[in-house]
Amino acid sequence: MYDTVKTREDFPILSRTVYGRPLVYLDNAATTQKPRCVVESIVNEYYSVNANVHRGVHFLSQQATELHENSRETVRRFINARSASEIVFTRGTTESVNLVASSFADSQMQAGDEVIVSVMEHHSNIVSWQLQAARKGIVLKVIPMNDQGELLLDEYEKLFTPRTRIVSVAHVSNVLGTVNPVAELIRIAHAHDVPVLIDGAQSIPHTPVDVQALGADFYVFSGHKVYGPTGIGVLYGREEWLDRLPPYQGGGEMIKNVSFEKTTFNELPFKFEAGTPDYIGSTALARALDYVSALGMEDIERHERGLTLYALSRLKSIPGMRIFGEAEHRSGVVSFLVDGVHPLDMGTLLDRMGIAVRTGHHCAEPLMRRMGVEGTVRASFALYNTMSEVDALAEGIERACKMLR
Ligand code: 7TS
Repeated sequence: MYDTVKTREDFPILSRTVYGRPLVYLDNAATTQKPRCVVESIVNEYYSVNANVHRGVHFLSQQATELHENSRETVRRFINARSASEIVFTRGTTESVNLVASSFADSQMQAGDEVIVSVMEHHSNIVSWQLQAARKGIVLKVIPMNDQGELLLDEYEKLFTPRTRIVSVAHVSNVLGTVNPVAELIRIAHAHDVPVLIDGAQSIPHTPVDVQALGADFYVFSGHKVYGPTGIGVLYGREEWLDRLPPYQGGGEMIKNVSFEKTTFNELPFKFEAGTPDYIGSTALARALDYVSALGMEDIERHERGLTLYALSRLKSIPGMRIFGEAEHRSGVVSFLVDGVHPLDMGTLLDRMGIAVRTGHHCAEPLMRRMGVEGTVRASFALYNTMSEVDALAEGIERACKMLR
């Protein structure tokens, strides 16, 4: 097991103060802090390698290309994809979902065809499909959940019709922390010959993922939530599917030959990577994946489970506390409200104590509606958080309650 205190030294920002108090950073579901190796990778590549990739015969371009393509291999290994050509670099989860929604709807769906999503999706996995619904007349069907925040598998099965073309669900909810039974969801979809996209934005940083073992057809995530830089993300797609989908954007890199009469497209994964890619970001993302791999994803998961269980027990002892998300399988996201306290007031007072949490609807308004609230306060954990930070959170909430009531 890694040493959390020592690990914190890899993240310079964690030793800063806000309002004169030590920073307690508990907004990791929004974005994670970056270890030195990731920041140094960005600086070093700009200082000593920078050149556009895939284009130059010159030394630097070849070196930059090698770094970029090695990073693709690092991602492949991290999620155990079969081939590096199944790894498409994007700007993040949102762009990855939009890419699939657009290319899939264009090529595989007709008016009246259906996509199944769940009630606990982030807006990016709802609105991307709604844009296609408006364009192509496709229909969204929604998997409901129980009050613990678990998807109802019986109801899910009933949503399948001969018009179902794809299922698109989150691996882990960014509000409830629910770990959805994605292997089972995929198995059921495949029994209906329907492919599945898994939104891994909140799973990749917290648990080992093997896309082949899961059977996912598409798996997407963001670099910045897994200790990597902003502006880079991943779309994994099984080759059979990526081959069948048309390009998402046109430009350089994604073509083989261009004439005004006929343009042919590049092979995978370049068909989906129009324009100069974020090669600085891909290298830094690979360093982030190396970093968490060296600590061990199982150990990170175990550490965060300890934090979560402790946080749940501490918070539940606070009078008037209401926790949202009591799934049996859950991850390190704790959403809550305290009776009579507005979430924004709670967030603001915690902030003054140096504790960074998220408040609001967390880009999951349909889920808020299902829970009958406008928003929650959310604390979310990462590999570097400590039990004493959980204590600080619990004590901060108690102090805020006293001040607000
Ligand atoms: N899917 C899920 C499940 C997410 O939690 C998020 C971001 C996204 C998709 C979108 O990721 P992006 O990197 O493309 O923006 N979630 C959050 C959050 O919970 N607070 O801020 C961003």
